[in-house]
Amino acid sequence: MFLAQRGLCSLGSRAKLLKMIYSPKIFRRSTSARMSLKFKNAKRIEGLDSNVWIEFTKLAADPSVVNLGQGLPDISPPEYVKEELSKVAAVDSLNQYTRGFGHPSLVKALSCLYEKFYQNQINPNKEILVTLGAYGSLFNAIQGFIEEGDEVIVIVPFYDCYESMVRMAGGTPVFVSLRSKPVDGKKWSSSDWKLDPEELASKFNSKTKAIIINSPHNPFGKVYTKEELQVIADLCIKYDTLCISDEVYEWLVYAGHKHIKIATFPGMWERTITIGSAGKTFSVTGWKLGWSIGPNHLIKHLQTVQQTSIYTCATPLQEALARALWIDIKRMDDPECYFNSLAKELEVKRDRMVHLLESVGLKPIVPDGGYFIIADVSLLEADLSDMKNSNEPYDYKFVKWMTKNKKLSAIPVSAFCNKETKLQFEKFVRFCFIKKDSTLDAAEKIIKAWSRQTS
Ligand code: IK2
Repeated sequence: MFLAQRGLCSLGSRAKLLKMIYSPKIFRRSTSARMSLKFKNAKRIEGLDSNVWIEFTKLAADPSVVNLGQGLPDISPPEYVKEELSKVAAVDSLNQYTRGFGHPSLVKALSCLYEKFYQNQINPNKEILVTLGAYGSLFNAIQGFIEEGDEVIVIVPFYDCYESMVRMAGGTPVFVSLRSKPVDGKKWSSSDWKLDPEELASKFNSKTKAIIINSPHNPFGKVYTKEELQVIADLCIKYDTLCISDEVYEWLVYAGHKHIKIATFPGMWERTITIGSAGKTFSVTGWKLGWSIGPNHLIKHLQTVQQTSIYTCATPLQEALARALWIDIKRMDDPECYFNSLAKELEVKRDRMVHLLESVGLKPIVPDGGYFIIADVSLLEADLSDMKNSNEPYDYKFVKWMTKNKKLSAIPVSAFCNKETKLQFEKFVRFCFIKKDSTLDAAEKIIKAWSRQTS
């Protein structure tokens, strides 16, 4: 091969060489090597091999499909965010490794931003950790604290990686469901979905190490109220429990609702890790930068996981993010500030999706935050007879059928459920609406034509 690359053998002998390298004999040998018992997976990843994002993103990759599946914008990120990145790339030193726990200018910007919400000052070096997306923060927090025998309370539906990360760390997820009373003629709102305080309390015991909460919520768009968070905070304090608060959609809250940080409740700062995401803040999901904020006695354990796993995040992205944050930190009360303007822009898209789904006879759950809307789609006709042998939940079959036959993709809501609750949510499908008007126009055309065929 080396000789071939260097042009030191003739074309004929190069072909022979390649044939030899890729000969079935050699491939057979490597296949049997792969089957060695030594190469069996580690027990900690047993049963975690399927993943909704891998499966459904592949299906939606066909360019003829209108993609309302995975939560990524097709609208442009703000111009200044992109400009800062291109300016940063031109500075030599910013193309090299930076501080492992967070680029200095970024942790400084984050501490200034969040100081406005907490009573205390946030130490940029000790109380903030920059991570590989919010995923990185969740991973560091769960690996840093959860061990064999620990119970972790997870609220159903939940962002799918919570369950797998807890299991991978050897912990036991303990599930509790959001429930809604029938709303009859009224609009169905994400705020109709609530935890039953008694049921929640029954899940706490001396083995409870942590609870993972997510507000604004994916997939429902629920924004927890002060009273709801107080119930959780009281239980955390009573049972001396860690609170992992996933707040990646913190800025995406619609009129009449307010995002509240549980870490600001009395007695909660010292037991809460609050997680944010640049991807969701600036519509740059591909940047994969996130952060954890909390007291040093918690953050230091996340730092240990990070220094023994990825060590550091990309310097140019961190510097560009810091510069972009400063632009918006200086105009936080201005409607132009992206933290305010994106929510306004998305509220129009949310209302459009509500109207569209209602116009074809569906009853969507109107989200108060985030950029997803879910609806029971069982009224829409779908010929799933080809899949009758599959033991997948209804929504998995439905979305696969819809993607193939209607060229519209979405995400099945049972992916956000544990085994025991999948049936409860399997008629629901999640649509992402942080999309250009032209994408929403295309989705509307498909859904309306489909409903005409159904009626
Ligand atoms: N936590 C929540 C609640 C998230 O929604 C996400 C990103 N999800 O987007 C995929 C989807 O739901 O379609 C994360 C954490 C991870 O965020 P990051 O991209 O910053 O790692």
